[in-house]
Order: sequence, then structure tokens, then C-alpha cells
Amino acid sequence: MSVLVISPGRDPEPWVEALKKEYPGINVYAYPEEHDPEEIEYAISWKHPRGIFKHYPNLKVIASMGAGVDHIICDPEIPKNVVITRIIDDQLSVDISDFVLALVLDHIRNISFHHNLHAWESIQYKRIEEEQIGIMGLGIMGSAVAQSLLKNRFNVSGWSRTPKELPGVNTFCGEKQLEKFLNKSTILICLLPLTPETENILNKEFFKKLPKGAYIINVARGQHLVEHDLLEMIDKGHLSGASLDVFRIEPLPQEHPFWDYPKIKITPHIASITNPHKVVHQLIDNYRRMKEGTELKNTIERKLGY
Ligand code: NDP
Ligand code: OXD
Repeated sequence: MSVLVISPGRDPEPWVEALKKEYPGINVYAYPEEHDPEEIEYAISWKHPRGIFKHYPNLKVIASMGAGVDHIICDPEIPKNVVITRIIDDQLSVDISDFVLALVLDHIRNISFHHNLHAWESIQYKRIEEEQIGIMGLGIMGSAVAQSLLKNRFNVSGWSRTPKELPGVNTFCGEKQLEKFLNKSTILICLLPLTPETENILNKEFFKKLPKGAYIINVARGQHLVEHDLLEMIDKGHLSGASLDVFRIEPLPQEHPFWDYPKIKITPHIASITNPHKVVHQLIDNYRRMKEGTELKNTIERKLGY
């Protein structure tokens, strides 16, 4: 019974080290290290090579290294009996909340704008109380971001698939209430999981429902955004700009037009990064549960895609 850490493009070593420290004697392979696929029952994964898991006949669990599982679910060849888990971690929630707060403040106080201007020229700034933040996705990340913004005096509303009650947050749900939610949102933050229902959700028709001058923050997945629709709506002056941490292709290619848009701020998918040493306990707990045949924690619903 062995564990495979499989994360092309992300160093597996800190994960291997953390697993061995937490569970001395555990047998761990770091892909592409040589190993017998028949031995592997538990995989810890980030953007695995598509189709690879079908060669692992005894695989029982795939644990995402992050909060999102779209990089696993998108592989149609993962057997239905394999359980998929994700990371739920306070530090991830705090980090994303701090990051979003920084982006929002940077936007309303025009900090990057002035920095990029290289000129002694001031423009009108907006006050916290004048903004209406709209958060799409009120799960672990969305509700943490909502709480942090509330603490900082922002008006916050949120949208989810099913009805939610969050103290201080004006909540909306489902397709029917989307327009009402968007009509008021002067700063729109996307924290949805990527599913067939949410792919391309940030498109022209959607943007038109936002007030003129609205600002977009996407810290969820690049596939939520129809890129040329964003550029068109910025060019037309309907949107004031965007902060994007996630992209359809990562790393964002150097020739991508986003790099040349002063109204688009780009960060390299760093809103919140899992610390292996912080989350190894939950991974090992699930590994033990798998061995004992008891129910795993932080599982996702394959049918919903999150
Ligand atoms: P959760 O699963 O906890 O929450 C997802 C939320 O989205 C829920 O409120 C859910 O509604 C809502 N939702 C899902 N589908 C729909 C839909 N069709 N319409 C409306 N609402 C919907 O996820 P997390 O909060 O943990 O994470 C969200 C995403 O953030 C991750 O999937 C990942 O892509 C991204 N992320 C990005 C990071 C970064 O560094 N940039 C770091 C961490 C996460 P309901 O409550 O009704 O189920
Ligand atoms: C995640 C991410 O899903 O880093 O955790 O994007």
C-alpha cells in the first residue's frame, strides 16, 4: 500500500517530506520516480497527466493539493469508484481573504493606477462604504472573504447555488436571483468552483448586468472568464478593470494581450497556496481512514463537480 505524489510543474518534495515526517514508515513515490502502479492506493495530485490514473488498478483515493478539484474531475478516465478529496484549511481561507482585501483596497484607492502613471496627478477615489461587493460562491473561500470584507466595513452580498444565510451578507441564489445580485455589485469577486455550469460564466451578457464602472476580481479559475468579452467591456468603458489571479493557460503566455492592458492586474495564481506541512495531518488522517475502510473527510460530490 503506497502513496503517489503527482504534481508536474509543482515540486513534490515538500509534500513527500511532510508525509514522511507525519507518518514515518509510509511508502511514498514522487512522480515520475519509478514505481509499481499496482502498489498505489492513494494519490496526492495537482494537474496530473490526463488519463494516467487508469493505469492504477488499485487506486482508491485522489487527494487534491488545493481547494479546487477541477484539475482532477476534468479527466473522464478516472474510475467512478475513486474517492476525490480536497483541502479545507484555515490558513488557505485567511490567505485568500487577505489577498482579496488587498486587491479591493488597491482598486478603490487607485494605488497601482497612480504608481503606473509616473505623474503627479490625482483622481477621485471611492470610499469603502460606497462599494457594494458581490461574491460569487459562498463556500469555504467565499464566506471567509465575505467575513473579512465585512470586518473592513464593506457592504457585502453573495451568490451561491443553494440558499445560504451568512450574518451581515445579503445573499442570493440560483439563476433566478443572479441578475438582482449583479445589478448592485460594483466589485465582483469570483470564487466559484469550475464546473460545466460555471465555465464561461463571466461573459459579455453577464458583465452587462453589472453597474457601469464595475470591477472584476477573478481568483477562482481562468475558465470562468471569456477573455475577449472582458477586454471588450473594458474598452467600451462598461468595466473599470480587473484583477486576475487565474488564467486559462498558466503560466499566462508572454504574448497574451492581458499583459498590455493597464486596467488589468495580473498575479501568477498566488491568492492562496497550500502549505504541505500545514495540511499533511488531514491527508494522513484520510489515508488512515482509507486503510480502515471508514468514511473520508473533505470529499467532493462527483456529480456536482465540487
Ligand atoms: P466550495 O466548494 O467550498 O464553495 C463553492 C461555492 O460555489 C458554494 O457556495 C457553491 O454553492 C457555489 N457554487 C457552485 N456551483 C454554483 C453554481 N452553479 N451557481 C452558483 N453558485 C455555485 O469551494 P471553495 O470556496 O473552497 O473554493 C472555491 C474555488 O476557489 C476553488 O474551486 C478554486 O477553484 C478557487 N481557489 C483559488 C485559489 C487561488 O489561489 N486562486 C485558492 C483556493 C481556491 P452551494 O453553497 O450552494 O453549494
Ligand atoms: C486551489 C488553488 O484550488 O490553489 O487551492 O487554486
